[in-house]
Amino acid sequence: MDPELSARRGEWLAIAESLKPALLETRHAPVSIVSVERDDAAFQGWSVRRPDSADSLASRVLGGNEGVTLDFGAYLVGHLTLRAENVERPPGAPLRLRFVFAERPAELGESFDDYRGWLSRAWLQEEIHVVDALPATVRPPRRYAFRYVRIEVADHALPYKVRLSDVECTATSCIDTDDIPPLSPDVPGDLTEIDRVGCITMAACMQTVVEDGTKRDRRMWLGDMRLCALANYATARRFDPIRHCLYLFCGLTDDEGLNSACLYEHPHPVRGEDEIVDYSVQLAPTLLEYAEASGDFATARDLCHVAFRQIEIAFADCDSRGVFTNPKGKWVFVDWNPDVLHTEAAINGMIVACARAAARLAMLCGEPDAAARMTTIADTMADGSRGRFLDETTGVVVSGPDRQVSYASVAWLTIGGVLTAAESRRAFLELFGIGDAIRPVTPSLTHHVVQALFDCGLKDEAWATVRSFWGGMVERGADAFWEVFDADDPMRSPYGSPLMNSYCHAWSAGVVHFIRRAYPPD
Ligand code: RAM
Repeated sequence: MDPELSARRGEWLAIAESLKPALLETRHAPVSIVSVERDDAAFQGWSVRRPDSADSLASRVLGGNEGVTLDFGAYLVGHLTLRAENVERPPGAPLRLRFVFAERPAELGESFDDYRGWLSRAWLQEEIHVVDALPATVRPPRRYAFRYVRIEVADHALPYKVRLSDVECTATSCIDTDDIPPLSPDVPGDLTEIDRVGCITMAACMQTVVEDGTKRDRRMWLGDMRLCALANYATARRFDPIRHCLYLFCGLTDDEGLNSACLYEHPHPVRGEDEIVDYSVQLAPTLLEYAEASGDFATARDLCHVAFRQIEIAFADCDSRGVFTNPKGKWVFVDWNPDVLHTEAAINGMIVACARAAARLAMLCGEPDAAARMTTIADTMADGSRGRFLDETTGVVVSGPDRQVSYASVAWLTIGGVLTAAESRRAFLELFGIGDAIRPVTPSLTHHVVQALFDCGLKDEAWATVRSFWGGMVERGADAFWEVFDADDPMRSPYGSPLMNSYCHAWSAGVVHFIRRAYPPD
């Protein structure tokens, strides 16, 4: 890598550290005592009943193996505290409490012991907490992401009874939701509701970095950060937390100058082990969008060469026609559908789109040579991609030896400007008629489908997608927007169990940007 860039990594990490946002705290009490019941008609087979208000908690006493489930009525990310006291007898033994924190009712209904997915069980939010002396204030040490909490006396032989009271969550975010301007009254009711849930998602994910998911992975992935940042620019407009994230990513590039797809914040920032082509090249639009929204071109100038480098690294893996064929077998993500989706057309369109963003970034940063290099890459790859993926006779976009048809391919070739607007419209309309076209499963890819539909002038179809996808989550009771959503398969999970899915995921917040951009307040 350019020795100068390499030398600057330490400096960038120091700048990042100075920009680390303070967390605002808000305090929340539960609103009701609930029971979670099997219900085949409910999403994921579990529904919630509310037999009592939370005030009745103080009049309940719990014996061994008894418990209570509380509903906070809203999605929260934070720490729980409560008061526990012995009643009837002195506390002749420590108090062993088990907590289960749940984003969705299914996490309370299903047993975590049956979990057989392929990510660590430690992500499932449960904790055994033993209290030596009563009465006491109990504070489970970990931060949790939840709407519901179940508290059980995990002890069949408790020699006394317990009363729980003063249950409270101290929630955190670096966003003050009071800074979010009200929506224009012109926004239709269903979009207002989508915007509301999207803003909750954005604020919850914006902690000291933009976390991809507040339950899991609690780390920063570039693609997730980018879409959450768009929601922030359209609402609270808190730019320094995003600047903090940009400096972290650039400060953690490797010796080749490659950006890491994700990074860990604690105990000190380190790059994650995954390198994803998508998230490397998307540094360019992420930086461009930040600079255009904030007007902070000093940061863009400071970091833009890292973004250009990502495009050059990807271009080095293109064949003689300018097509990225992934000769090194790198991780190409596009969507959480790895065994089905053929990603070649999509990743080429994405690299072209990112190279065009890099060219614009270069111009705005006063770097005409870099702008010319980025434009040459974009044009060369766009030519290669047209030839390879567009069937000019039928107007259909295809990818791979089986000529797979997918939303991913059309969306990214559209955003990259590989197709003309008319060709994109035709490709989308053809796609809508192909029953087995591969549909998106993540809000991330769906976001880009919506973007592409707007880009090529299919506005009604863009809003219909927003309504069916994000509106579909709202209809199923989403308190925040999810990591994956398949209207036909509520149990869909990339990890072998929907318990492991994240139900507050940064990349799903970007929908707010479409709503706010289309309906600016007066
Ligand atoms: C998962 C998360 C994250 C995503 C990566 C690719 O760990 O869903 O949001 O960006 O995969």
